[in-house]
Amino acid sequence: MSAPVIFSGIQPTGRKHLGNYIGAIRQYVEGQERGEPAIFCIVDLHAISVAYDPAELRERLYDTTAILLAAGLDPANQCVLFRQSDVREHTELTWLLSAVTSHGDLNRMHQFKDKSMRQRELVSAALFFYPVLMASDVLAYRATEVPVGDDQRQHVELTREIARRFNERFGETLVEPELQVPEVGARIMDLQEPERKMSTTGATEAGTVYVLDEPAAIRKKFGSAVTDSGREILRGEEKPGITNLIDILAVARGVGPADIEREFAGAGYGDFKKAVAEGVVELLAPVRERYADLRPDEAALEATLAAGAEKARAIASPILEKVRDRMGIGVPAR
Ligand code: AQP
Repeated sequence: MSAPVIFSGIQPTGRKHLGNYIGAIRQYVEGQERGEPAIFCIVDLHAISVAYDPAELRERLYDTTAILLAAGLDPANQCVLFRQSDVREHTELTWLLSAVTSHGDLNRMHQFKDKSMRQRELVSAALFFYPVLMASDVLAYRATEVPVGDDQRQHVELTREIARRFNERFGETLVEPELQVPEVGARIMDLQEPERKMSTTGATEAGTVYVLDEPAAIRKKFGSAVTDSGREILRGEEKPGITNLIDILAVARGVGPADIEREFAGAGYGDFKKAVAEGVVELLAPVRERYADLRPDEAALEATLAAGAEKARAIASPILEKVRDRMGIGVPAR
């Protein structure tokens, strides 16, 4: 079997949290060992689909780049890391693919429904078009695997549908990618409201653990995590808080959730929460320390992104040429 082509994007908005780390970033680092190539993109064009500040967007883009490098991405040797807006093929492909995207499908996207309800001023057309841009990100590289958290399931399904419809209409050109969600930790929940996913915009501050949180802040957040009135440290639908904590500790320690249940059988919730906090402190401390070294050198971050954009363009450009040709757009290919 040939090596997978891996692609995933991450927004430069807000501060990256434990859900992003466990659901996505951890998978990227693992993916760069397998992907040929493994391509990761900081999606600044997605970020402008909601209210934002231009100067802040640039800062957050550097923050996100430094977090990804600190987490272990190695663009010099093992992956392609770039800024979405540097590779204009993404926006061109978005328009071309909009011709085979159903308006009804876009209307059904959960993320659009949730986020449009939360906008206080403008609900932009960009927010509605977000899934087409995401499909273009992936399809421009003929990616075979898309590592994401569970919340992106519907968008990846739409990406597959768009590729399918394009191929049916214009001939076999694009690749239908497989969704890759982690077995454990695909949906990390808010520590205060464990029925809701941990999120940049929709969650509680006390219930959201950030990758760059100091150990004291991490301990405090886990110390006040909502559990339930029972005493058992077991997973179950009626125990969303404890289930979430079991999954988090399992990932932090690199074991299965059943191992955690066995180890903590008979322990109290207080001691268990302390153990989860320590597991997460150990998981994130090295990332925070490396970040502190990397983040100040913005020229080096820019150089990394520029080198990545060049590599990305070299892959996407011939695929775009093919798409244009199949669609009868521009000068015919010889
Ligand atoms: N709670 C989560 N558990 C597991 N994975 C998650 N992801 C997001 N939340 C969780 C995954 O992180 C990747 C990057 O997501 P993004 O680019 O959408 O970044 P974000 O906007 O910071 O993510 P949020 O928190 O989901 O923000 P909101 O909800 O405000 O839009 C994706 O692979 C995602 O699945």
